[in-house]
Amino acid sequence: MKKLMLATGNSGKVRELNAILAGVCEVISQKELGVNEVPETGLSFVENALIKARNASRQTGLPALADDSGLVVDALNGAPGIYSARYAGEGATDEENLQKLLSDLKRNNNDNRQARFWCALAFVLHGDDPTPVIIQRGWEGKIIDEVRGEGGFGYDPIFYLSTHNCTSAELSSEEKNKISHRGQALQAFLKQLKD
Ligand code: ITT
Repeated sequence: MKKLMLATGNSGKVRELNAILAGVCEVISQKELGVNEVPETGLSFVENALIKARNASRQTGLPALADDSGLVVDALNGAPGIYSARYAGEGATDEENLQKLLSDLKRNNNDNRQARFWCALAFVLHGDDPTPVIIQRGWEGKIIDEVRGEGGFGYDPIFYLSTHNCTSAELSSEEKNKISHRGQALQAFLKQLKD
């Protein structure tokens, strides 16, 4: 594969996917190709990833890889989940989403801070591809009340990794890409393509 289109408008995802795929294939984002975004109407990460991959592929005629991801918090019954990007409302900033999550957890009065980032990747060769490649990976951590670190994006500053004694926003981008939900999913995707 020479060229791969990333079916995402999220610059944080593009940066991370680009870094992991560097040297493997040339990456083009759907933005560069003028793809119109599609409503994410699924109820799961997988459904939404597939909706986005098919949409980008239909509009361009190119194979497409989509990433639907988010934060799943046990004490909130899995919220914000597939609504992670718009948890505080349509067009909300990362900071607004993160603050809403912290205030919901505080109000909830539940000590359980276990959470995971989830990433579903969907790859289609064309818009109606009946055999898409689907990969899912999770990354376990705990939600902390203070905001720590400048790296990453989204909920990274409150996602604490006991394995590294820091938040995912305090990891270097290389380290995050090696161990994150997205990094793991992309490695598995590349392995599957090779096999
Ligand atoms: P596209 O649909 O265009 O890809 P999006 O931002 O709307 O962009 P999603 O619907 O998949 O994408 O929502 C992903 C959200 O989940 C993202 O905006 C973050 O809030 C959060 N998220 C996902 N991966 C993350 C990561 O590695 N670090 C921090 N937050 C992450």
